[in-house]
Amino acid sequence: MGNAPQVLIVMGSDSDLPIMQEAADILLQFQVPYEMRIASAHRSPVRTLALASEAAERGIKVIIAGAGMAAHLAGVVASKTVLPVIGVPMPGGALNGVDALYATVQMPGGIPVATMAIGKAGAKNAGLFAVQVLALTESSLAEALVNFRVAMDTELEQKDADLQRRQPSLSCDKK
Ligand code: RP5
Repeated sequence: MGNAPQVLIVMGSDSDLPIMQEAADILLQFQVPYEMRIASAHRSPVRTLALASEAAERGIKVIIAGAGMAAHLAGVVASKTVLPVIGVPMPGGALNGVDALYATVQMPGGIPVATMAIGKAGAKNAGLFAVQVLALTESSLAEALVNFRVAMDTELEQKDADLQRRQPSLSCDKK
C-alpha cells in the first residue's frame, strides 16, 4: 500500500466504525489502498458533497458509504459522482437497520446505489464488491479473489470434516 487511495470509505458517524472496519479489513487483505472518512448527509452536508464531487479527480475508483437510521449518505454521495457507490445500511436505532436499508436501497431511477446487507456482512461484502470492480482492470486482484473463494471453500470443508469427527454417527443399521 502507500499509494493514492483507490477506494473511499465514508461513514455517517464514528459510531459506524466498528462495522465499517470490516470493509477496510478486506481492502487491507487485498492490499487495495483506501481512505476512511466521517461525513454525514445531514450533519455535515457541505463536506459530504465536496468529498463526493472531488473523489474522481483524486483517483478514487469506488466509494463505499455506510450510514444508519435515515441513511441518505450513499444516495447523496452518488448524486455528486459517477463513480460506483456501494451502500451499507447500519444496524441500530429503533428499527435496527431496516430504516437504513430502505433509505439506502430505495433510490430513485437515475442515481444507483449498490446496496449491501445490513451490518457487518454488508460491510465485508462492500469491501469485496469494491475489489471486484477494481479487478475488472487489475488481473492480480481477479486472481486474488479466486484464491479467496478457494480458501473459503477449503475452510468450510475442514469445518465439515471436524464436525463429522466430533459427532457420533446417527445412522444405525437395525438389521
Ligand atoms: C447516522 O446516524 C450515522 O451513520 C449513524 O449510524 C447514526 C447514529 O449516529 P450517532 O448518533 O451515533 O453519531 O447518521
